[in-house]
Order: sequence, then C-alpha cells, then structure tokens
Amino acid sequence: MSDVLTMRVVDGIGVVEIDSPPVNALGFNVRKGLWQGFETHIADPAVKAIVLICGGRTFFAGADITEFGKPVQEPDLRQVIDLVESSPKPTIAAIHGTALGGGYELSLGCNYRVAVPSAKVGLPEVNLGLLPGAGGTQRLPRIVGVEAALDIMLSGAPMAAGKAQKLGMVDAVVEEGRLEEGAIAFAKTVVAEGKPLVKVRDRAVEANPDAVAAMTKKYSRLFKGFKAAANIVKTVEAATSLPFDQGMARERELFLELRGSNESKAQRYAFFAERATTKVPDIGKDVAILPVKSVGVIGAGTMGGGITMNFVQAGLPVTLVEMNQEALDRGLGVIRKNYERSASKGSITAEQVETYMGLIKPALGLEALGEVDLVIEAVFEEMSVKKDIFGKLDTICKQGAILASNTSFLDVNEIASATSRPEWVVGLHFFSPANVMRLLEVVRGAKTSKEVIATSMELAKTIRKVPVLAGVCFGFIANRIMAKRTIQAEQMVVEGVPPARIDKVGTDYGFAVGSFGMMDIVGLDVLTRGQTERSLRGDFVAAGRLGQKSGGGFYNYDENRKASHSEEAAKLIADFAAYKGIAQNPDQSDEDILFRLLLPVANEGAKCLEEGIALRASDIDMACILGYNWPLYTGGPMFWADTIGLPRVLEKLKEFQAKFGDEFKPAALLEKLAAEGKSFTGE
Ligand code: T1G
Repeated sequence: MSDVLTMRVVDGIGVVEIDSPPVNALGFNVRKGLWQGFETHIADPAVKAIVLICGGRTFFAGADITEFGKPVQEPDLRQVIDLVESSPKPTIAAIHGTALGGGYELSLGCNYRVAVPSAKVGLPEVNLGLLPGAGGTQRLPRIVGVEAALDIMLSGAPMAAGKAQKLGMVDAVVEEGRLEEGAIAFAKTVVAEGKPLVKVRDRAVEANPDAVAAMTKKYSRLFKGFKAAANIVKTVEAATSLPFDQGMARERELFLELRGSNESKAQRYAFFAERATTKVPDIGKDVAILPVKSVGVIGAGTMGGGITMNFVQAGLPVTLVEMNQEALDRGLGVIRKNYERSASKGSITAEQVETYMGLIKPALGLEALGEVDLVIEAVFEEMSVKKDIFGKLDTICKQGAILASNTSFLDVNEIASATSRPEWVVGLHFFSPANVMRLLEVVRGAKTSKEVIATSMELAKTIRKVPVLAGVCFGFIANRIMAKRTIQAEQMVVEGVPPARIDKVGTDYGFAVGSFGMMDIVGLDVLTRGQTERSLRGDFVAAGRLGQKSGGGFYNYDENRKASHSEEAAKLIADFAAYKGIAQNPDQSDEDILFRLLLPVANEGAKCLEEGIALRASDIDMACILGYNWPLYTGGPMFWADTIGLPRVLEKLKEFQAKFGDEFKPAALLEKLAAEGKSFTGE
C-alpha cells in the first residue's frame, strides 16, 4: 500500500484519504496511492460510494511542478481521473484548503464535489505558463459555460467555496471542521436517491464566440509575450466543437506545446524562485523573529506614504513623522486620496479607508518614535541627512527597536556608523510605488544582527512583499544592475540610434516602457539632481525639456501624454554627440540593441553573485521581475541569459567589449560557467 494512502469504509462509504505534505501535490507517489485506493473501493461490493479526501492543510494543490521536465511515470493524472470517472459507484470529492490545477481537475472526474466554507478552488495553471492539462479545459466549460470557464482559467484566481457553489463548481458546502462527516452524509444521500450517475464529460456545452471575444479583451495583457492564454482559448473552443475525447487530445497537444516553451519554464522557475528568497544560508529557523507590533516612518513623501500604507494594511499602527505640519498634512492627504480612489473602484470598503487612516498617528519630530518596534527612514537621498537622523534615533528609540533606512543606493554601513547600535540597523529598500511593487530589498549591513535580518525577511511576508537579501554596494541589486540598461540606452542614442527605436526593442522584449519613456516619466530634472558636469540629460533640462511634466523630453507629449517624435530632442542629442565626439553608428540591428541593453544587466548580476551581494541568481531575477517589471515570461536577466546560453552571451559581450570598451568586460563568473558548460540558474 502506498505510504500516502489511507483507506476505510464508513457505513458503506469507501474513503480514500491521501496525506502527502506539504500540499498533496499530485506526484507519482500520490497518483499511485489514488489508483490503489479507487481500484480497491470500486472492486469492493461492500462499498456503495466513494469519498476522496486529503489529510494535512489542503486538498490536492495541483500537479507536482517539480516533476515537469522529467519523464512521466504512469499512471499520469489523466489516467487517474479516467479511473475515477469510470467508477460505477458515485464518487464525491471532499475539498478543504485550496483545490487547484490538477487537484480541482481530479475533483471534476468525480460525480460530485463538496467543500467546507473556507475552501477555495481554481485552475491557476496560466500563472505557470500552462493550461489545465488534465481535462479541466474540457470539463469546466461543461459545468459553468464558456465565459465563466475562460474567466476562471485566464485569471487563474482561486474562488471561495460559496461562489463556486453558485457556479456549480461545488455541489454542496458542508460544516467547517466536519468535512469527512459532511461528505459521507452527502454520499449516503446520493446512494439513497439512486439517481443515474452523470459524468461531467457527458454534460453539454454551447459555443459562445462573444464570450471568447470578451474574455480575450479582458485579459489582453496575457496575449502579449505570454503564450498560455491563447492556447487556453483554443482548448475551450475545442470543448464546444469536438467530441470530448477529441477535445482531450486537442488539450494535450496545446498543453505540451506550452510545457516545453521557454515562457512556461520561466514562469515555473519564478514560482520556486519567489519561495526561495527567504532561505538565508546562515540564518536557520533557530534565529529569533523579533516582535514588530508598531512602526515609525520618517518622511511622508511619496515613499514614506507608500511604506506607511503597507503596514496599516497589515493592521500595524504607524507613527508617521514629518518635520513640519504642512508636509505632514500633504502626506496624509495623499494617502487618504489613494485609499478613497481604491474604495471608489470597489477594491476596498469605505470602512477600510477609515480603519487604515485610523492606524496612522501623525507626529512632528522624531521624539514620537521612542516606543516603536521598527523605524523606517524615508527621507531625502543624502548621506549627511540620514546620518543626522540615525544619530538622533540612537538617543530616542528604545533598545531593541529595528532602525531601517529605505535608501535606494547609499551605504547602510555608513548610516549604521552614526549609531551606537549598528547591529540593529538594516536597509529596507522599497520600490516605487511602495504600496504596489512587491519587491523589498533587505540590505544586510556588516554588523546587522541575524535576528534583525530574520525579522525583516518575515516582516516582508506580513506586508505581502517578496524579500530579497542584498549586501551593501551602490544600488544593492536591482538598481545596480538595471542601471546598466540605461547606460547603454544613452550610449546608443548618442551614437545616433533614435530613442524610439531603442525603446521599441525594449517594449517588444516585454518591458512596459522603454528607457527613454521611463526617463520622461521620472523627470530629467530629478535624474540630474546633484550632477555637476555636462550630460545629455543636463542639456535637456537646460533646454527646458524635463519630460512628460513639461510636455516634452526625449519625446513630445500631447494633452493625453501620447508620445511622438521630437526634432528638438534629436537636435539636442546630435549636439551633445558632437560635443563628446561620439562616432555615429545609427544602423545597429535590433538584436544588437537588445543585447547591448540587457546583456550588461546579466553580466552585472554575475558580479553581484561573485561579490556575495546576492545569494543566488534566482534572487536577482526576482529583484528585476518584482522591482522593475522585467517580463515574467523571460524569467529575469539571469534565466534569460541561460536560455540564450552562456557561451553565446560571453561571445557577444567580448564582441561588444572590442567595439565599445570595458563596460562589456565579462564577469569572471560568467567566463567560468561558460567554460564549464554550466548556467547561472542551474535550470
Ligand atoms: N508542486 C510542487 N510543490 C508545490 C506545489 C506544486 N504544485 N505547490 C506548492 N508547492 C510547495 C512550495 O514550493 C512550498 O515548498 C510548499 O509547497 C508550500 O507552498 C496538470 C499542470 C497551494 C496556494 O499552481 O499556489 O496542476 O518552499 O509556500 O503560501 O493541469 O503553494 O516549503 O519547500 O506556496 O500556503 C497547479 C501552486 C500546478 C498551485 C499554498 N497548481 N501552489 O500556498 O505555501 S500545474 C498551482 C500554490 C497543474 C495540471 C497542471 C501555493 C498554495 P517549500 P507555499 P502557501
């Protein structure tokens, strides 16, 4: 008997229980257990109906993603579902936790599904660049129709049991905590009623081209770069036009196409990469997590306001400190306006707006921070200002308070040196907008204690961020390596490649905005703050071309901020190129433009690994995906470099180095891995 299978018969109802931590993923061992369990109960004359239930935290949470890319060991999931569906006895899936992907598909092989109120069901394969490949695309439309099926599969969102019941995805909701009893009672009723058994596969489904068009429009972003959504639509169209078994064959064909794609490999890689970031080699579970029940934020500007929102939304009170009432009132006003906008869109309630605002305690002066457990400084990016503040915090804050800086670039060790307690100082680097972007770089100073790091990594989860541990260097990880893209963009534009051409290469690759479009958004005056020597950006500022805010920067903008070519910008670029004596080279290929933009980013990532600034390549990829919206379906700079192949990456960097100089000098680690036939990510 499989070690994950337990069987019993209760009043003539055969129970198949699987318990395979952590989430009962449908790996080979689990499938074997299911096969044994159902074969036995089907053959047992004492069994009148069969209940399928899971031990542990959840019903099956899907196929075992770690098995993809390995040879399939039979029975595969579709075979198991076929066995369940062939049962001559009523079959009932008893759902708790999250029945997702193959887990919910397995339940669709049963005649009925019952769930506890807290359970959720869903088909989130699209998030992995896949589609439900065990019959979900053929069975779900037969229950909820084309429109709802597409909405469920394209959103990938889990659905609460109550709503699922309304859609027919669940047949009954039973008492919380009494799932098995409820499922057995349901099974007995089915047996007693003796109704003919209906298989989901035998239900009818109607074509609905309007719904397909509506859902394709609703999820249009999934049809650029990603591949899964288009295939999901095709499978649903097959469900309405082909007999079930032919529809299943079509599903299989479209599933395999996705499973082998780089896009899905990148998304599956990112799934595990996101869960790996909290694993810090020298900080085990024995390291204490310190209590953080109250927070202080210094600075009510854009960053301080966004940071404050993260914590109040997690239910933590925030003392928000500014140096003058006018700045404090302005900051509070921006936060309230943000929440009221969310409430007007229905994403939060009016009561939540007041709850969140009620958790903010505005204050003038640092003295208000004496009793908070964590302080986050989010003031001007100037070292002297930060050191002055940390020196004062050292005298004001209670012992055991964590003192964090939201600095984007500056040396956390130097900031810590302004205090007598450097072991309590850490960088907590949020990305703008701080209440939206999921990346939190946790910057570990030379003296930062393990407890402070462990607490910071845990706190990230509390505020729904993904923490990436970074060492101290200029720009830490994401800003440091992504700066290389901007350097190359500006280098190419003064070589005569038009900004729009460079930006299009970037947006065709998958970035939402190109480098020059982004500079125009941020504002060239902001980007040249503190600059002394002449620069291209400085020339634009001098000419009054600040970007979108002034109606023009690298592009001209109409009243709707639609960008168009600017002859004035072109002239400024040409004048600066002439002043610097830059050789013109306007006809570079799109591939060379892409490689010049992005290979230096991967190369800088390799240096971060060499220097110990980043723990692992996948952390670097997470930082870029979650901090800079690097397109998920490419996996991030390191995974993308691996898909190109490090020997080719090395060859191109050396070619560029010969042409354009040492900015392209390959990192020693890249040379080593390429020579050894290895990759950054081990994928
Ligand atoms: N396969 C393998 N491991 C998995 C897994 C899975 N499907 N889901 C989770 N894990 C591991 C995860 O790596 C972590 O491991 C631990 O379980 C806890 O996860 C044929 C093709 C279920 C909502 O996409 O959404 O079915 O780090 O930290 O926050 O059509 O995990 O502890 O070593 O995320 O409580 C479809 C993916 C698969 C669901 C729980 N299913 N999982 O969240 O814990 S494809 C999914 C989740 C498929 C079929 C298709 C979440 C969760 P470790 P966790 P959590």
